[in-house]
Amino acid sequence: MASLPEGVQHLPAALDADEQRALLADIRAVVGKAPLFVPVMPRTGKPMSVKMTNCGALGWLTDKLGGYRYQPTHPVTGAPWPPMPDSVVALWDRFAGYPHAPEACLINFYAPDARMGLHQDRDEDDFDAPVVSVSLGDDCRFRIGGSKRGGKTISLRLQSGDVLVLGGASRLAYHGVDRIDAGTSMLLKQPGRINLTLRRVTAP
Ligand code: MD3
Ligand code: FE
Repeated sequence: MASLPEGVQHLPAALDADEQRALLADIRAVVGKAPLFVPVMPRTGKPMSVKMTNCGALGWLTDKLGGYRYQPTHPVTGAPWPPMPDSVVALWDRFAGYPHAPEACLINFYAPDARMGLHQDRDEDDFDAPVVSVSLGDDCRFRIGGSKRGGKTISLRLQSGDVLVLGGASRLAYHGVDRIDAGTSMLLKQPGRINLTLRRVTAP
């Protein structure tokens, strides 16, 4: 099996079943206040297949006119994003190894046919902070390469309860989700996958 790029930590089953259920309950409460929306690609207006929402001081979004960005309010309701639940902040404290608070938690929902093309996360001002990602629900095939487009990539199965920490050299790695394997987890009420991505956005 190919080794992970430098700076990537994959922690399989970092969250046990009880922790996953508790986290999911908190995420459902967030989605109740800040409904999932369909992000739209800059310029082309093409909808992404993933639905998303956020909690925390800042949330990531994209739309046709404004492009990729962070903002403090929901694009549909106009309300501030709900605060990050304590359970989410606790994940950052446990896994990030970074002495400043997280500012954004992006919640991605993948229906079985959703995917995410290879991209870099570079809308943050602080690349010194790692990104912490948590998978809930069905397995996915995740792909990650180096920080240049077109290089070698490796594929990784992410399962419910897995945590990924992307720091150092991997912070600007290209990555994406090739497919969802519907029916591999019983956690969610519907087939699909939820990914939480915790980030520091501004330089501390
Ligand atoms: C590697 N989300 O929201 S999480 C994203 O599963 C995103 O929803 C995917 O890519 C998902 O931007 C992947 C794992 C992840 C997150 C951030 C990264 C991997 C990363 C940042 C740099 C390198
Ligand atoms: Fe990403």
